[in-house]
Order: sequence, then C-alpha cells, then structure tokens
Amino acid sequence: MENELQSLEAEAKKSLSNLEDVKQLEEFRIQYLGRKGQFSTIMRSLGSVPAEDKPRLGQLANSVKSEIEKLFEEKSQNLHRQSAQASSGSGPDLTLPGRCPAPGTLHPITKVMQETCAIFESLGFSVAEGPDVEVDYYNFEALNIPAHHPARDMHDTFYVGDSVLLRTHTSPMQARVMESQDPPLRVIAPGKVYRCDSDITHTPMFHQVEGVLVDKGISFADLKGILTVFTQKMFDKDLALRFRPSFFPFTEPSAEVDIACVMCNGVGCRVCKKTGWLEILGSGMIDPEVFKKVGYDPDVYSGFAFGLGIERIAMLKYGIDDIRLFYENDQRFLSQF
Ligand code: 2NL
Repeated sequence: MENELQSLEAEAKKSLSNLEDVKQLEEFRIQYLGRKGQFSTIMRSLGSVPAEDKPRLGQLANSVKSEIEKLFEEKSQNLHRQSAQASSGSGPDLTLPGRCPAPGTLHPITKVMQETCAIFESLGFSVAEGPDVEVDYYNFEALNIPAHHPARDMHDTFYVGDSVLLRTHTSPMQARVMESQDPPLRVIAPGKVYRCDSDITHTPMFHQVEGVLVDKGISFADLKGILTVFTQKMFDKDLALRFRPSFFPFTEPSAEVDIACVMCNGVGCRVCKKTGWLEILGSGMIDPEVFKKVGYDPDVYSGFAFGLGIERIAMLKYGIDDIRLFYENDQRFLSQF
C-alpha cells in the first residue's frame, strides 16, 4: 500500500507536468482526483489493511492527496491564465465585462407635470400648449389686468420688447383657446412661466398647469369636485381640502386651496409651519370681464379656473425643501426619481 501510494504520487506529478491545456486538466482531475479516480480507489482499500498500520497509512494517503491537489490547483491557474492570454492575443480582452452607462431618469418636474396632465385628461380636459414669449394683450389685458393695474406689480415681468414679454402664467394660452373655441370647454395649459424673482422658494423660471372649464350652469361645487379628485389622485390619499377666500383679477369669487399637511396629516409640523395646512393652488369662478374679452356671454355661460405650481407640488410630494435643487443638475439628486 505504501509503495502503491508513492508510485501513484510520482505518476500523478509526472502527468500533471505534461498537461498542455484546460481539457487535459479536466481529464487528469477525473482520472486521479475524481470520485471514481485512483486516489479514491486506494482510500477505499485502506479498510482492509491491518489495524496497527491504519493510522500511519491513512496519514500518508492524506498528505499525498493534498500535495497532488495543491499542484493541480497551481497548474490549473497557469493553464487558465495562458488560455485567456492566448484568446485575447495583443488586442483588447473581449472577455472583460462591459461598462454600462447609467440609464437616464425623468426629471422630477417632468414626472409631476406628466402626472398632473394625466389626471386632468382622465377628467375630460384636453391639453393646450402655447408660446413662452407672449404679447401683453394675452398675458394681462385679456385676463382683466389692464395697464397700471396694481396686479401687474405682483408678476415681476421680464419684458422682451415694448409689449412683448415672457409669460408670467400659462393663462394667456387659455385666453387664446377661449377666443377661438366656443363652450363647452375643458382645457389645461401646462408649461414654463417666468418671473423676475429668486430665493429658496422662487426661481425665475418655473412650471405651471392652469385649467379652465366653461359650460352652462357651472358652479363653485364643480370646482371643488374637480380639485378634490385632483389632489387625492396626486397625493394618493383622501386628503382634506380647505378653500380660503382670496383675490385674482381674472376670477370672482377667488379661493386659495390648501390641503391637509402631507407630512403631519393636519397635526402641525415644521413643513406646514404648525398650521396643519399647505397651500397648493389658486382658483375661482372666471370673471365676467374675462368672458367678455374672449367673446363669451357671461349671462349664458359660467366656468371655473385654477392655477397650480408644479415645483411646489413636487416639493410636497417628494419632501424636497429647497426649490433650487431642481435646477442644479446634481446626479445624486436627480437619480433618486
Ligand atoms: C395661482 C393662481 C390662478 C387662474 C389661475 C385663470 C385663467 C383664465 C381665466 C381665469 Cl383663462 N383664471 N387662471 C385662475 C385662478 C388662479 O392661479 O396662484 N397659481 C399658481
């Protein structure tokens, strides 16, 4: 048995050093180290040697086997390295994994904009887009804001020319639609708007979606219904709404709409400044003066309108506390959406 082990060791070492490729390596493993290989056969015959020889022969067998296994491992590494080098030649190593460019994501403003439009479309509104550079008439005059009206000061307008400006809201588009289309009408106008203002809660460009609905017999109840459905779908829960009397030149009566704070659910926290409420949009019944400008008869038709800021909704939805993060293009911020 001792001789057998020694000659097996010598034979295995010799054939190991003659191995030339990965395929022969596997043949060697099966012949010597496999379950039915020569080592296993010798190990099995250990059972029939005299008891006093067993410990010594057992130890010898184990040390020979582990020696062969060690040499096999070294040879295996060499042959694998050689075969990798041979297959790559002097060119690039085609077996290396590629570098994947990170997939892009939609900007959070784009997401909230698309979601807002989808909700209003599901309620029967169509989408109208128009120019960012507007004339004074549609931005102000048609919306009941004549020259020297104090509301013009609120808008911090960027003027491009004499009566040409960057729109301060998206309602000019709705005035254009009403002018060219008779009621009944349900339209939203999404887009960029511009105001000369910049701090933690204001950027000189931001996004708005405004909506108008005009028909016979439309009341404030219709406004409440549509805006309740919108906020519940947008924030994915049964939020309470609060309508606060307000003023806009283009609506009468007007209301600012608050939702129960999405952070504390109305209890009072830092985000809602302990009030339990968050302002999310402005709204009202369209002023008869606006109807007259676009050629609708205010004695026949009534309607409501609203305007909401997309950045504000995105900040509340995603818990973002600085509006400027949307426009810094920091990948660490953007890749979270
Ligand atoms: C706000 C307020 C509002 C409107 C926008 C509107 C449009 C037409 C006629 C009448 Cl064509 N009104 N839009 C009405 C009330 C409020 O926006 O705070 N937006 C962020």
